[in-house]
Amino acid sequence: MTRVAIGLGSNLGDRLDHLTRAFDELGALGTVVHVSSIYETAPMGGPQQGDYLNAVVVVESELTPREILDELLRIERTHGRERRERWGPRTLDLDLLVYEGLTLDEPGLTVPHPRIAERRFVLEPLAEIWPGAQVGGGTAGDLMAAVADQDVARYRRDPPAGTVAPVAPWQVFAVTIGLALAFWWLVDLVL
Ligand code: A4P
Ligand code: MG
Repeated sequence: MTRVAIGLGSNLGDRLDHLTRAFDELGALGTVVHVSSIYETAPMGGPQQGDYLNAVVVVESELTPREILDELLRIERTHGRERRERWGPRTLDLDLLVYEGLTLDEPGLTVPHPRIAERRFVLEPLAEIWPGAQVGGGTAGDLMAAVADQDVARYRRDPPAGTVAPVAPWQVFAVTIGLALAFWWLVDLVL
């Protein structure tokens, strides 16, 4: 079993749906052991395009790096991925970021993925679930400081339709005070 990190990105269509479905579909590689938070990030490179949702998944796998890449390309296709231009907008991008203990540079496959160290949208979710991952030039955790100036924000999922968000204690307090003041004002008006 080898520990493998996969990077996910989406900025076309229902971004959250593409990512959450892919979390399950990556079970085709082996056992999914960690799923990072989802981050909303400004696009780096390429044409003008919408913001991305990015995340990282760690899988324990028995597949070879080439078999993993083939699976990633297959999953991307099921999400209607089209390749029009490099770094262009995409429904789903799946990158093989790290394959534990291995470096590889072949036509069509470079591992670790060559641009990890310069991208906070990859380093932040990777460091969240596997800070010791060797990404070329250091570990994900160590390299975070160098990209701290790039903006990424944790994506807040809306509560599912039909559910009510929990009420905070300060909200209960504010409503109670408001009702008490209104009651006191009414009593004052009547008397
Ligand atoms: N390839 C080689 N090594 C790998 C690897 N380790 N993992 C080859 C996956 N693929 C690898 O990728 C082109 C080819 O790279 C593949 O056919 C595969 O054989 P692609 O997905 O077709 O094209 P791409 O993604 O446009 O190119 P590239 O160079 O992989 O781009 P990146 O580095 O993936 O960057 N900004 C934000 N905020 N968030 C993003 O997710 N993503 C990109 C794409 C740019 N800017 C972004 C984001
Ligand atoms: Mg890619």
